[in-house]
Amino acid sequence: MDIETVLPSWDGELCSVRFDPETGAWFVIAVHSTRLGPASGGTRAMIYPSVGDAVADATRLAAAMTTKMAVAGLPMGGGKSVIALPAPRAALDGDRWRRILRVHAANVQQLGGTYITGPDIGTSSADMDVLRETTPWAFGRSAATGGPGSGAPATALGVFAAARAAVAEAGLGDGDGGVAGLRILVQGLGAVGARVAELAAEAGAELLVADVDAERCALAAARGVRVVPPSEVTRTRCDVLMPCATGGLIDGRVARTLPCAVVAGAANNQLADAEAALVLSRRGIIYAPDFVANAGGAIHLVGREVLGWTEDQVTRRTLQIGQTLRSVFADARTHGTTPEQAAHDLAARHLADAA
Ligand code: NAD
Ligand code: PPY
Repeated sequence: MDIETVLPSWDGELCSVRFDPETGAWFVIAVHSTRLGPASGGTRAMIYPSVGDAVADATRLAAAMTTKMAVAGLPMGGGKSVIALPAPRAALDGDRWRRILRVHAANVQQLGGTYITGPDIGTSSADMDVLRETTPWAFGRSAATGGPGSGAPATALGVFAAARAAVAEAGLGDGDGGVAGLRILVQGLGAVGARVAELAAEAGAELLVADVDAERCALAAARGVRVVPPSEVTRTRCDVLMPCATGGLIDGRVARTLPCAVVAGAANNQLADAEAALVLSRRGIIYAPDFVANAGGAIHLVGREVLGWTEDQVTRRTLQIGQTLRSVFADARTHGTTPEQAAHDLAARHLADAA
């Protein structure tokens, strides 16, 4: 993947790229759209095969944030930032990591509020505290410093509401979204996935989990949960597959053999290509579009930091994700399209109204 290929096919407003020789990190900020408000979306810090791949990830994720904000009815645009690390996060000492965060904060500050960041894969509320030493444009500071904390618990709540709506649409369980007795496979036991797994177990599902992190798997196994090897996730029979790791899990080829009835998870950009949504739909697999299902974190951050909502209001709005999905599924049935397309159409209507 190279920048010359990625950027011409991207319809966003701005993409900044910077290299810091002192730490060896690359910094990408993608502002996809400010039509509904300041572009907003988290900071992802991980290793990428190339700078082009980091730009491709940031730009794709930023576009998904625009759609997510529009469907959730939040007064924000879509953006995302990516820090392409020079070494695994665990191998970076405290000073180098702080320097990386300070350079990122300076880049965010330079955009003067056009882009507001928050936690994502590889960054936490504690990291947002560090960014806030340099810039006010970071959501999700820790509760200890007066912030609302990360959006992960709200994301998990919304994802579970989405799974319930999709289960009802698939005619599984009690027909009303109950998941008792259903086999649910959660991929990724991080901040969101671990909570999603808890919610599934509490609701009486038969729980299966997978993670590349051996410690997280061992913890789950010690609690009696069946652990599936990461490479087997898309080959393991289950009722509900919940991708809560990184994106790109399902392409057209994988979709043709996926042995499940529902896909509903937290990961951004779960579908790797346009064919995947069509194949899932043709096979009768109910897919809850990720940018609808995982909006709980955005609702939490924007609700608390911009709109002055209480936690109760955030919870109510997050649970409405289930209702939004039910109408997306109904639209898809009415118009003979996929839920992915129906949700995109809904976002396009909101964006057109704003224009
Ligand atoms: P996280 O970094 O806390 O957890 C990710 C987990 O996935 C880790 O345990 C990691 O080891 C595991 N993982 C990575 N690759 C894997 C693989 N190939 N197979 C199995 N496990 C793998 O991240 P998170 O905050 O829990 O977010 C999870 C996903 O949800 C991400 O895609 C993120 O962008 C998306 N998301 C998160 C939020 C939020 O509020 N945190 C909001 C919206 C969307
Ligand atoms: C996401 O939902 O993927 C996010 O990145 C959450 C978010 C939303 C708004 C600001 C920062 C992070």
